[in-house]
Amino acid sequence: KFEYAPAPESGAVVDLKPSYGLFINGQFVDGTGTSFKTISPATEEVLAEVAEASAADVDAAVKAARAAYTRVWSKLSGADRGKYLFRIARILQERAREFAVLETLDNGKPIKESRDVDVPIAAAHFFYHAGWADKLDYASLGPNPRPHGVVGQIIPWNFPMLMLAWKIAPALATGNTVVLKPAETTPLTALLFAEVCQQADLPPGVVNIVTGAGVTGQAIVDHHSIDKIAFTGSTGVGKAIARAIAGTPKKATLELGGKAANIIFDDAPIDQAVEGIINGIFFNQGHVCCAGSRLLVQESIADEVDRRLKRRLQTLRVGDPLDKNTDVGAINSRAQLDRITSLVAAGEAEGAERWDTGCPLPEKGFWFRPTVFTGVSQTHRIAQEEIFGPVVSVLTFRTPSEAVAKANNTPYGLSAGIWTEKGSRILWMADQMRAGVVWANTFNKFDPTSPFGGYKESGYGREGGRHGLAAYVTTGEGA
Ligand code: TXE
Repeated sequence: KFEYAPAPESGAVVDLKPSYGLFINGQFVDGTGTSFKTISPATEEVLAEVAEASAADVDAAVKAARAAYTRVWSKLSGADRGKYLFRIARILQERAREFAVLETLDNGKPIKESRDVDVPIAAAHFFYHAGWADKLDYASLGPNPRPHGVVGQIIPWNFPMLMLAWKIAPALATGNTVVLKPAETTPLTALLFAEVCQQADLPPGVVNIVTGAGVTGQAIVDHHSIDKIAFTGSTGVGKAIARAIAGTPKKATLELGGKAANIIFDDAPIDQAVEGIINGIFFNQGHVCCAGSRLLVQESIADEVDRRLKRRLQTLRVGDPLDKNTDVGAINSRAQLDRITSLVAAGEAEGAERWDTGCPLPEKGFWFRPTVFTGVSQTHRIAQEEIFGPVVSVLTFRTPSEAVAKANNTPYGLSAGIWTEKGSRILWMADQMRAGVVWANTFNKFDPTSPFGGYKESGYGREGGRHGLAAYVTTGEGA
């Protein structure tokens, strides 16, 4: 049962059911609430009807998680927990195509991204944390690390499967049990993951999946028997969660928005930097909390970068996310399209110069052309607020100190990128920047071994690496 041979190509097609229930205590159940439709953002076709978990359903899920924690999961050795995580990782590899297609259908992201990024990194997170499960004493987490107990996890729609893996893998490795809510526009891969839990013979109640919107999330946050909340989403909801748990013993990690600077110096290899700019902001339609949404270019090369960037953008293929050649897929929802459209209108109204590729867009679905704003000043809304779409705001700078000052001048502090040949400059800049992640001569690189998380309004707590494990344990020091 525990073999680690290379994963075979499953060749499976997606088996879409007309309706989905909740996953509580190892079983799919109907739930006592209403239901909602999840649609393909590329075509607006209904994919399935999904249960909307009520507070009573959340209560049933938390009770199942508590019982599983007390009776089974907290009693297993780390090595045994690790075996389950390895088993889940292997099944994710075996069913990788199914996950990739379903993710692309429900989210709208290009299949080459779900196939090459989301699903493999999700599997990697389970492999990585499986390895830690029996070595927690060596992770320098503090004296006598113990799991929190039952963790409520609320995730967004931009990386549904990957965010699920970031949340569930470290929680299980450290001995916690989980009630997870996927976003209301992208519930399907979480429900497929529930099948994986059954397939892996995971003890019932260790993972529970409740679908629904913010009201369901609120019921998780408010539940008295939840020990910790792990949230990824908007800064507004993150703050509401922090307020809701204030005065309770609940712990929280919050991974919120961002407005990252991608900084290009005049000594950077320019072709490589242009690819890095594109990967930084047009990957996943810009629905990325750490997206390089502010491009800071050294003044002496600003015209050349502008020319090359726009030329390269015109080669991007925007359209059917299931086509393997597509570079930019659909915007995840009409609500998100409206948010992007209104911030872009604000950019024009404030006097920045808007340019887009002018490419044709499909008639149905939610689409937005790759867009560049030049002449942006630091006070413009498009330089301060998260657009969360395929839109980059270009600013210029003259000196490294000016670049640092501009990079730090937003309410956020999640990530940043630096493109330069000078190693000493990279070290100095990384030290000066208030960003949880600083990439050098690359962007949007994710790895389970690296902690990820922010400063300021980007939230607190880290996910990934040893620091990510620490967020799921309490220690003799009372951490
Ligand atoms: O986020 P929400 P939305 C940013 C991005 C985007 C904006 C709005 O700028 O344009 O947020 O996106 C659940 N209690 N990010 O409205 O509402 C919700 O059901 C508990 C950045 O989609 O924060 C979903 O599961 N939960 C971000 C999750 O929170 C609640 C990723 C995220 O949805 C809740 C997504 C409540 N009161 C958006 N209300 C990132 N950091 O990557 C909603 N939810």
